[in-house]
Amino acid sequence: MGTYFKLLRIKIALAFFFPFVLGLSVAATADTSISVPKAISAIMSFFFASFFSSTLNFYSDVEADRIFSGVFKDMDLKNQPFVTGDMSRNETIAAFSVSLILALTLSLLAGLKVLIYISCFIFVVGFLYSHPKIKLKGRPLTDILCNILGMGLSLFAGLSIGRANHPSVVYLIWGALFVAIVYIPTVVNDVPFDQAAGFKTSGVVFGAERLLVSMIPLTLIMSLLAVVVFLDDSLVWQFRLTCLALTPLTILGVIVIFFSWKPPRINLNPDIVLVPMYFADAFFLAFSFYKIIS
Ligand code: DMA
Ligand code: MG
Repeated sequence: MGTYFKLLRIKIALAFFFPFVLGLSVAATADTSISVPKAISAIMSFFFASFFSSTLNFYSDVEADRIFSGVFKDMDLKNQPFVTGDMSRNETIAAFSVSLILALTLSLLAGLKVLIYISCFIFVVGFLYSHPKIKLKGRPLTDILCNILGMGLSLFAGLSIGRANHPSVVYLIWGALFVAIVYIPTVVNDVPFDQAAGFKTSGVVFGAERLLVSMIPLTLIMSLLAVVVFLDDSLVWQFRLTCLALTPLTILGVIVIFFSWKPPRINLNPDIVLVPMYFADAFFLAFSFYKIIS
């Protein structure tokens, strides 16, 4: 049981859960016909999709994770089940097939659209990002793009639980920049390990320093878009609130990251980003169920 829980990588799952539950809260506000079982089955399908994706990531990262010696990660990757040899062949087949079947079945129970977005999420965050034959996580730019797309699919999976107001294109671009800026420091800190494992991530190809500096123009564009998003009163409050709260936090975060840059690593505990995210997850989850029940 503990082994399977490790495979879920709950900290990463909860980060991808944020756009999902944000979408759910928008759907629950606009659509009064969402039932509690429908919402619960969609949420469970998301976590099985996430389980499948992170298991595939562990499965194909064994060589890199074996030599991992970084400090700030959701876990010590040397202890991941495929490195320690905790997963037998049958257990591996069971983990992949059960999680895939449950993710697809539970999402279909929540609706055809949920099934489509959850399938796309598994395809991008699971297969495209990690599959040994494709491994977009080990190529420049596609590593970042997979995360942006994955977060977007998570948002649309949440929205598709009901008939929801969709975000504007400007909001989506703002969100894409936000995801890129949050993801870049993690690629930067992985440069030594990815390089040793032969991956050509954005960090390895462009260089850690240059990738860090790219956060400055990205943050500037994101801040300009934030003004447009905030002034757009056709957007629901959830989109405007996330934009209003996350833009100044991103600016602050980028400044802190530059001060924490002690080559070759950023000396910063990612929990300062992740823990507030869990509270945001809890807030939007509670709000969604309040709307669904009332
Ligand atoms: C972690 O992948 C991402 C998912 C979707 C599980 P990664 O290999 O890029 O990062 P880590 O080195 O933490 O495994
Ligand atoms: Mg990995």
